[in-house]
Amino acid sequence: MIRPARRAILRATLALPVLATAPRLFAADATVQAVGVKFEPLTVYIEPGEKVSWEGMIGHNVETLGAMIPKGGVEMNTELGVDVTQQFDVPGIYLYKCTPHWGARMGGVIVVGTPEDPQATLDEYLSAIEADRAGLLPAKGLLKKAAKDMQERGLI
Ligand SMILES: [Cu+2]
Repeated sequence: MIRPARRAILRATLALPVLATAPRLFAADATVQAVGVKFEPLTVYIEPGEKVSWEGMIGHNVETLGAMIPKGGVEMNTELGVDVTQQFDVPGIYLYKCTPHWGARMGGVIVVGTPEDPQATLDEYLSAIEADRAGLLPAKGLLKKAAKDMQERGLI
């Protein structure tokens, strides 16, 4: 027979893996820094209704890629050089670029909530790139890095 105290420890130990696989419980508003011609972190995770702030934006802006945001998702095209904060309500995967540095592949990814079938969305975005290589090719690297990050988080 297991004594009650020991049972409590067992129960606590069993609960740990559940917490470890539920990082989304700790999602909160996110901050992205413009560093050189990169956004850091490249991929941020928030819940619907939370916000992303961009800092250090001298010389940079945020422009969402029309073909790579969820249906009904907020579109952005911010003034150059201005730090901004934006709330995201619609779950999904959002890709954005820095307009003047798109040639240097400066862009980022916002994952809002737990997107349904994220792999299908990534595939759809890859098709969009193939359909508009002149405009969207720099997004390919962003997508790859975001997919790897999402895999590490167990989202795909
Ligand atoms: Cu830039």
